[in-house]
Amino acid sequence: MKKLGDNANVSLIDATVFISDLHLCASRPHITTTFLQFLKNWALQAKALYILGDLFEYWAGDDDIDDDHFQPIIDAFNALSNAGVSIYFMHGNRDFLVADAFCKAASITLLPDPTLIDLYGKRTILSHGDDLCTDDVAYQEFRRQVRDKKWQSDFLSKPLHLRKQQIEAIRLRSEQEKSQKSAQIMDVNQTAVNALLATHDYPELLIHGHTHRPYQHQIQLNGHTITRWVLGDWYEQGSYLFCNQDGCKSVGL
Ligand code: LP5
Ligand code: MN
Repeated sequence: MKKLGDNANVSLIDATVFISDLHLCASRPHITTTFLQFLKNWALQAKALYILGDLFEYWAGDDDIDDDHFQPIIDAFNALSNAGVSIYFMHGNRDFLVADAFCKAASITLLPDPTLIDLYGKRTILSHGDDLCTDDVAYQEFRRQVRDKKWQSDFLSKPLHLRKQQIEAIRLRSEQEKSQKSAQIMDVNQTAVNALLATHDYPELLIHGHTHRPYQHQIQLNGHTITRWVLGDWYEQGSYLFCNQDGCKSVGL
């Protein structure tokens, strides 16, 4: 296996790896350790790594970049990038405030949600997935508010410690409200999925996270067969979707 730093004579396997919903935070150091090992070992074998949102438990703004917890993660991303692996990141509902300073420091490329890519000849839509949970009306209202650029610039103008306090309050409220919502409300809405697929002229694959319900769904839609891959979260165990020219498979760590 290729080792970080000695990439000169080793060619990367033509594979692409997808992850999401790691929810990295200082209070769960074992997940960060698993992730750093994943970057040093499995991700290093790929040509590209896509992180489809919720890399962090929350992101209060790029001025939090100096927090001790983030430095080993940033270092590991840079080592991976230096080894020739392209790293892409898409915002999740918890880390949508990740901005250019973090991306630059970590050598990652920020992608819009959704993004269409060519995955070994298969047209593939990538998304975090929260936008597809349209039955969760309270969440969608909250989402509209916090994704507003003016709201974000007001929020980011507050001192970091105040932002963190507000985020803690929202997290508490979110956990309370989630306990009252049905599993169905917090899943993707099939009409929203179908609309996304139709808008992108029926790609062969849709890959997303957010719902924490890893599965491979087959969708028949207007004469098209589409595979919807749902990525797993990393709360109990790390996992990733490994894709190459032979197809995709879900792998547990
Ligand atoms: O993340 P997950 O899967 O546990 O839950 C989500 C939805 N919850 C959220 C909130 C985040 O988990 C925690 C906050 C992240 C911090 C972001 C940083 C910047 C924002 C700063 C805000 C001050 O996304 C949850 C969904 C669930 O997914 C499944 O899809 O149900 O949604 C909620 O629970 C939201 C509640 O239903 C509504 C919350 C209303 C809060 C109103 C406060 C308004 C004030 C806004 C700004 C101060
Ligand atoms: Mn999410």
